[in-house]
Amino acid sequence: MTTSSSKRGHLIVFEGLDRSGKSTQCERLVEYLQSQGQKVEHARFPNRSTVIGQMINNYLTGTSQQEDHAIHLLFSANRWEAAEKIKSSIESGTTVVIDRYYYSGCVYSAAKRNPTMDLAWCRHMEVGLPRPDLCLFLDITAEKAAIRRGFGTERYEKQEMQDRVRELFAEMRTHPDEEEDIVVIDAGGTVEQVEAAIQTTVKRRLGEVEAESRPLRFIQP
Ligand code: T5A
Ligand code: NA
Repeated sequence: MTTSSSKRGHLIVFEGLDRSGKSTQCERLVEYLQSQGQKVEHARFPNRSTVIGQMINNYLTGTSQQEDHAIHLLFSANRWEAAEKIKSSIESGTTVVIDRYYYSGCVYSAAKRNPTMDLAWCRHMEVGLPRPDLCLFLDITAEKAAIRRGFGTERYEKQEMQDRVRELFAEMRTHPDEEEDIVVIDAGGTVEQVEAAIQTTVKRRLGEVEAESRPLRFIQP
């Protein structure tokens, strides 16, 4: 595969419930795209390595408390502090694959049912961030996710919260941009089955984006 220097990279995001297999599949997709000769960067949110990310980590692990709106803004700030880098990588021809993005930012906060933090309020802070060319939503039931290794150690890993998060992911897909960007992948199969479904979807979507020579877009209200 030949890539001209003027061709932009793509923004691909993985989303889903806790333990749906995002990190596993993110790594496999990065390796696959690299094997196809593409320049690829792998990112994740929350990025716990920054000062803001450390505050988020302390909150998630129960070491600190945060007011609902305040922690929401920290999660959003953690994306904004990376936004310029993501944009410039894509413009210079590198594809960026991200493990969780603003969708998680919206649904996990809205799932708390704080009366002044609905989905629309939560989404507002994300307007202007680079918009994904594709969001792969790894779909698994909360029950199935709960029996996977490591579940239950962090703040949001409770059945009731996960059920509400799943409903809100569905509600988010009623926005026309998210409806266009999100593709639901059945994540209940083996790692290899899920990987194959992802590769098929990625090839199709990136082919469409390239055929249209579509520029990188940004999240709109
Ligand atoms: N959050 C995040 C917010 O509230 N606001 C925000 O803005 C953002 C960005 C931490 C929390 O932060 C919240 C959401 C989260 O609650 P995180 O660090 O991404 O977010 O943590 P998790 O999503 O919880 O990451 P996990 O590691 O739990 O889940 P993954 O990445 O979905 O799953 P993965 O790949 O690590 O796999 C989990 C286990 O399942 C096995 C794996 O080997 C592993 O043991 N597995 C499979 N088993 C059977 N079949 C398959 N197909 C499997 N695929 C993987
Ligand atoms: Na993960």
